[in-house]
Amino acid sequence: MNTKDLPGFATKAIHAGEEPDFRSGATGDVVVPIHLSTTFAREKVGLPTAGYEYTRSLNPTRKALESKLAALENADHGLAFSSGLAAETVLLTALLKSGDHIVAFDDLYGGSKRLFNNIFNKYDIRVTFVDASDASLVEKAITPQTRLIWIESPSNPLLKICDIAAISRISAAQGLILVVDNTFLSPYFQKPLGLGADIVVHSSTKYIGGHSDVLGGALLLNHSGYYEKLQYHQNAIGAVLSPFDSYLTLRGVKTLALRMEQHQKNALDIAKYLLKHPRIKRVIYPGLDNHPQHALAKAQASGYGGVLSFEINGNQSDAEVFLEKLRVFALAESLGGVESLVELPAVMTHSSVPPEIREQVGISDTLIRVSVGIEDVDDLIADLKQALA
Ligand code: P1T
Repeated sequence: MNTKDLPGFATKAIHAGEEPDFRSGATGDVVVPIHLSTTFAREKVGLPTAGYEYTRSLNPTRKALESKLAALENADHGLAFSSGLAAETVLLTALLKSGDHIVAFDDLYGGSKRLFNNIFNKYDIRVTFVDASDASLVEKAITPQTRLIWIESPSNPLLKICDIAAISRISAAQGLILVVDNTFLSPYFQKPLGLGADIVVHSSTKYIGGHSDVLGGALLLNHSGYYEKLQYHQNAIGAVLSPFDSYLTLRGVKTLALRMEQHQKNALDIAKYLLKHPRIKRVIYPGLDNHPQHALAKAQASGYGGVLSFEINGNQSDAEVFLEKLRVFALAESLGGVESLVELPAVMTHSSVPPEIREQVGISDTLIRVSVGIEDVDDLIADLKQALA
């Protein structure tokens, strides 16, 4: 079976990269084994066995995951890393050099901003942050040194939407590389490469892994020249996903289609519940028709995902009291797992963003981010109700 020809997302999620091996001596496993070996013996000095030499450069379990994730993003190439930030680090080191400039969305995961501002600035790579939900601001920020545009859509934590196709036209016209972090929607709901992006980034720690038990990152792309550079840097830097973590991610991603549908269904019910609650100031969810970019979200993706944010009336301590009263929702960073999580971005995921920048971007002290899990939604709503009472 050639899984490249498989049309359906769920079928690919289950079979791609894990075709049973019927060659002589192989066992026909329907689940790819965890190849723990760090090194691979060969019979002849110049001839690695089946192309494998050393696990940092290539490992069969990681390769299965890389193939599966590439199939899910309709990409020719995939690479799996030890975290989302490891994937981002390899991307920036492989494709940029000192003096280069990045135009990035001002509403990105705080850790991505920290990586740009506090690490890559040391190597004279500069970033201009703009509200990329307005594509014209991206275009205005481009300088002769710009090499790369970096966006998330929906963004973390304000769930703003970028017009990926419009930004890709701007990027292509100037010969730039467009990177889209697709963590929030996962390839189930959105395929940025089809909208003109050059490279898709994932924190596979989130929906792809899906069970809050494995950290990982991925890069998916079609461009063979960039892929060779990225693979070279992945090996040279050593930021690879381990065989066991590759297996956990392979196992998790098989149910991505089912999980995403349920995350979204629960998120919409919760968004509608919060919208009517007198203690809630505003609800941000791209699936609500009051979201300013609802139409764009609907046009460029097949769903809205499972993350929503809202502001509670009062001050930060009112928000903290509410958060600490929740019983089913865990008060924790991260998102995309089967269990519901809530957090206060200003104090938790985005605390590395300076307060004046948070204020400018709109991350207030009462903004609460929810990663809606796949529990029974009535239990989730009852929990919110008691904590808001
Ligand atoms: O945590 P890590 O696997 O290194 O991924 C970083 C990352 C990259 N991109 C996005 C959109 C992310 O949300 C993250 C990680 N985010 C969280 C931990 C969080 O709670 O938002």
